[in-house]
Amino acid sequence: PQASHITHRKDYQPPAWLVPDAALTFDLGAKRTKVSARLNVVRGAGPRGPLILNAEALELLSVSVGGRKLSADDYSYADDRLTLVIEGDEAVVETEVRIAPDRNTQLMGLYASGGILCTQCEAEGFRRITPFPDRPDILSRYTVTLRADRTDYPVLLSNGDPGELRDLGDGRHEIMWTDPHPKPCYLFAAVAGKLAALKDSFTTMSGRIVALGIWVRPGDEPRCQHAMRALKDSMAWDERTYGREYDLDVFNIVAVDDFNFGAMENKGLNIFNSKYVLADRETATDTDFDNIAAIVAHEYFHNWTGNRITCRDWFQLSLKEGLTVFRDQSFSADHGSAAVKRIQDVRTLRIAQFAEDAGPLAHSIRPDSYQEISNFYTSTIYNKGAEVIRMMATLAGAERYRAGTDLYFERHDGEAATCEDWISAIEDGAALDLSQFRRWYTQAGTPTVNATLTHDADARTATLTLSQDLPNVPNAGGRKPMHIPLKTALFGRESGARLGKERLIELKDAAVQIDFGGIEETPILSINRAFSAPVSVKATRAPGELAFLSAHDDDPFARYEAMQELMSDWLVKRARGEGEDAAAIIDAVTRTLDDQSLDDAFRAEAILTPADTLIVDRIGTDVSPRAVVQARRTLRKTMLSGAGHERLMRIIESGRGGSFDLSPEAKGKRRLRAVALGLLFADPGEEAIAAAAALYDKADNMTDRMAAMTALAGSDTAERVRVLADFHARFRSDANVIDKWFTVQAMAETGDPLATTQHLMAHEDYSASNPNRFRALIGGFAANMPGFHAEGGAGYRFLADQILTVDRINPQTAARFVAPLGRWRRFRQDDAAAMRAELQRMLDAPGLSKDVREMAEKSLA
Ligand code: B3K
Ligand code: ZN
Repeated sequence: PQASHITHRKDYQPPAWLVPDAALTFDLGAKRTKVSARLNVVRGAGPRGPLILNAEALELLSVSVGGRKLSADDYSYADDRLTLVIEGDEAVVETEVRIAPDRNTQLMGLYASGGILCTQCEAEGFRRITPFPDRPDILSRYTVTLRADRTDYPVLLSNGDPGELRDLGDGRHEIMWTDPHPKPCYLFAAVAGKLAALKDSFTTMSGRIVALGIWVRPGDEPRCQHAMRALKDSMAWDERTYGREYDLDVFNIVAVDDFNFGAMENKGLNIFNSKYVLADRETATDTDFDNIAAIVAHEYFHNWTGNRITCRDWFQLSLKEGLTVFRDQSFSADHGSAAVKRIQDVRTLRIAQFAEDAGPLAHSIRPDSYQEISNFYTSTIYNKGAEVIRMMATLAGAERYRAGTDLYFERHDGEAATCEDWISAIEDGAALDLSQFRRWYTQAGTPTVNATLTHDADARTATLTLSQDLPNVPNAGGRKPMHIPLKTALFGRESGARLGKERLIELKDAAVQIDFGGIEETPILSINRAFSAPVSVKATRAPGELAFLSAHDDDPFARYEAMQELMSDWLVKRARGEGEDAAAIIDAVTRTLDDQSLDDAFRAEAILTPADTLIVDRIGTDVSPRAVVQARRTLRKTMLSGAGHERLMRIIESGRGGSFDLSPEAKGKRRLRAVALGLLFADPGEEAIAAAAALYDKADNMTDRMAAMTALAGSDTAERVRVLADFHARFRSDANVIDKWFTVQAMAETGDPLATTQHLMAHEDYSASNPNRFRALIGGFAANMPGFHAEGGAGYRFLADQILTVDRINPQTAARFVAPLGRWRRFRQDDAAAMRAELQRMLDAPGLSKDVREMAEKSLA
């Protein structure tokens, strides 16, 4: 196998050539598209040298410089690079290439999705459209002419503002789009197809009227209302919260069915996975509705954090992604239950990012090197990146944080910036000293904070001893003490009240002691409230203290956390074969369920058992995955018998049949109903099965219907078969809903999950080439703990086979599924050996992509 090329951050050089203007003409067709480019190039600040244009999977038709056509001896075209020697300091370079969109199965560059032609360029897809210096620090003004058949491609969209649609007389038409804002080529987009739009408009704070369009398959326009609402809310929110106004006269969103991830923030023309646009109550769950709003907001917010200010190089990716995730999280918190949003975000962080940060693929939020940049769109860059921004906002306080972001926009608008630019702007604008804080950008691994609280009753003082440890992970980038903001409070055991105000402790040293005065009663420690820092806290707490906090803490996150701790401790002990009494958990669960002062969504989150993967990580080494599953099942049965069927049945029945809305209260009711039903199915009797079947049959919304189907799918009943068949028949024409049908079955723990999944692969609706469908079925199976980790390694073998199959079609998507096998170090020897063997088998497979190779190699190292 060829040696892999590694790109290093320290090797950054400014570009040798810039491209101030780019004029592109597309003669579009699914089989064949001709792309003509006219680039004005001028020498940049980098080392003097030839003009190197990236060019991948292109059929080169012609090259000319200064109007003179070059012969093949005048340039070199090898290894995906077109190299031109240019005399002087500027030139006009013209190229013509041919591409075949309908054969582009990687979904990078220009490709076909169900009759629509669309593009995806981030990170390095533009080079698959036209020869270009494909790097984010080259900003160009684009004019784009699209020509295509009028019948097949009535709608032609690109970035910026449109000119007039002109009929060409020969059955084709053309339009020119002009984008006045210089942009990196990864933000280029074009779309052609039979599309219809839900239209609306937004008037910005300075009075600009923006025409909004969400483009979908004709007939689907009514299902875009929720996305449109979210778009307008996002535009208003960014004006209010960050002072950021939209800067073009049009903003379009297009939905396509074949897409490698969620959505893409192309300037003025966002392209979305249809899963994150289309919704109505019959087909979308509350989670779908929430995800749609969050992703619409995320892509819109990129217009300032990503597009107006972009990244100098891909090592700075978290500059736009971490910041934009923090912004979308704040948006969602402001438009719903902030406490529940925080709980959900932390759960995602812990399941995906903490695991990544503890394993072979650990990297800092600003990595030092990569092989394939597509592999670096990670939970660390996105979610830990967002936590790092959140800590800065916490340290600064709202007002000073805003002064910092104002300064950032003022200083760097129109530039390709670095993480360092952002940090200095916040430092200067918010008046913070972030010198030690910068380590969050260079050091990988989740820090552990150890906390012990002692009380001297006579002196009426409490002393909190804190220390921090940095884990020894690959690419740790140093293990020096971090600057960690910890929101902390003490509660009185007798009074149940908070003792004084919450304090923001800034832990900077390896170890420190902090005194609290005037503490008369026994204090109980509440620390890392609101999850103020992305760390693991190990607090020594006496038995009963967690139960106390789960009942009395006034920070909803901390209260949730206390319940999770109680359950995790129990599950870890149980999985290790140590007996443990669950009375404290049962007590906390029933108290939470009965506490009418808590809202429903919070109660639902609080009684959810921690994910299996979190328990695996807690145990750390030599884990038996089957024992973890067994422990979880036992705990849930115990919780069920402790809470009692009746209590849960009451929750399931309550508030059903009212009118449907998406208020936090209504969503909370449905969420609690689903969680209660899930718990009832820890040990389902006749009554539970009848309740689920009734919920399914009478559902007037997808949230209830899915809750019922999920519960039944995990049971060995006739209702399971009936409901699954009914669901398929009901929704067979809606791909996004059929994905749910695949996932529910692949994740169900009844019977033999591998056999179920293999059986579904033979279903006529299965296709490995559609990323959503592949993720739905194969991703569902990989998350099925007893299925994936079945004794003997058949689940591992199956996943490796599927990765190899998809790798030939779509390497970027294939590479995303290597991580579950990369977790082998956690497991006991037989399992670990079987997982390693599969990673090795992939590496030995002929023609493996560099995407999967990098992931598999690093996973074995
Ligand atoms: N910026 C894109 C992600 C591109 C992923 C490329 N492999 C979507 C987003 O984060 O908003
Ligand atoms: Zn993003």
